[in-house]
Amino acid sequence: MRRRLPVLLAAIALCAVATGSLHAWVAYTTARWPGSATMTLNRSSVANVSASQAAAAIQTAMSAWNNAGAKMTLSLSGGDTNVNQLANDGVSAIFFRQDSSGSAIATTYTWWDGNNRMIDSDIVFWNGGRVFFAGSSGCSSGYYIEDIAAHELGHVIGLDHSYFVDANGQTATMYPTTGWCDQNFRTLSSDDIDGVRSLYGVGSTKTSSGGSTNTSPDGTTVPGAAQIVDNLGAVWTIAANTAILRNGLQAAYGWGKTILWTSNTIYVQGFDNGWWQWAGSGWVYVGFQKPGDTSLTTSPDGTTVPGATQIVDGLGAVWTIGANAAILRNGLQAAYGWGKTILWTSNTIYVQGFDDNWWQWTGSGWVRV
Ligand SMILES: [Ca+2]
Ligand SMILES: [Zn+2]
Repeated sequence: MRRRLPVLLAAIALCAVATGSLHAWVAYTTARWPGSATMTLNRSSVANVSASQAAAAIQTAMSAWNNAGAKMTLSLSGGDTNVNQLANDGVSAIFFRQDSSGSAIATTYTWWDGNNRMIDSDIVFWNGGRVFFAGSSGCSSGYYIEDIAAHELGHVIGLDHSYFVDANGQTATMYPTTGWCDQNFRTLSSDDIDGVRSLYGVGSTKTSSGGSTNTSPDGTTVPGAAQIVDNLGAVWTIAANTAILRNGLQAAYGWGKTILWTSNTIYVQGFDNGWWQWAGSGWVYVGFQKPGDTSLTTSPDGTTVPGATQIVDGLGAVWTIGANAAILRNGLQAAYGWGKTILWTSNTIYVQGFDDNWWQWTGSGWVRV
């Protein structure tokens, strides 16, 4: 998508209204996705906001298309990718690049096979000399990820540019140009909705058990709620034997005591209190800090207990000494550790035993130093 001079934008807009063009959407290919497409964000490429903020903005843009009443569902994987190339490589990647491409704000590339099936689509946000924002406020001389993503996702679906402008002067999401901080694209116009419905048919691919309109509120936990419905309509519960169930089936050997839904991602807390993120087909360990909780900050180098009442290590684990001198990591004794002092230095936890020897935490046990 390209940004052009506002005066040109206005001229095109007037033209579209004057001709009464009701069917402005255009497909750039006869190829289609088989009803759904899953994309993955390169989280480390996100520069101007947090990766989770960018993911949430993209997710919301996907929901706009998913709620258009067409048999086509876009989803964002809860996982991560290091893909930063535009390539037909089996990963539909979304990434930010510290580079520019003429006046383009972002560009979408799509590949399809000989059977007219789309198989890969990549979106690059041109971040060089440009600032992207999340949410719906605070933008200045930049662009909201949600709006740009909504436009690019229309390209992913198969739509080309549209010069449609509605009766209120609002341009279609697939309009080729936009302005700084504009929030028009995030709301689909009737033309965009007509387009996706025409390409994929009217209906819904959402499951009867859920769908994006039934998605659980951010921050929902099980227990607390009986179940969580994620943005794909999958229903998450905990079985009596503590298996983590996705639509009634154990999800990739998952076990745990808590399921948390936040930032459009499923997390499970295991029995050691560590958190795991659902990555679409498996689990990725994310540490001891509750996802979304930024209240814990890593302790300064050299912190000791006693002295301080607790140490927060680089993984967000909280270290304390129990009343019986047990060394506690998130409230549980760490590998039979006992001692009188805990020291946090050089990104390492050390414990001094009662014989004054020091022991280093290895992640699963203790080594004498
Ligand atoms: Ca790709
Ligand atoms: Zn475009």
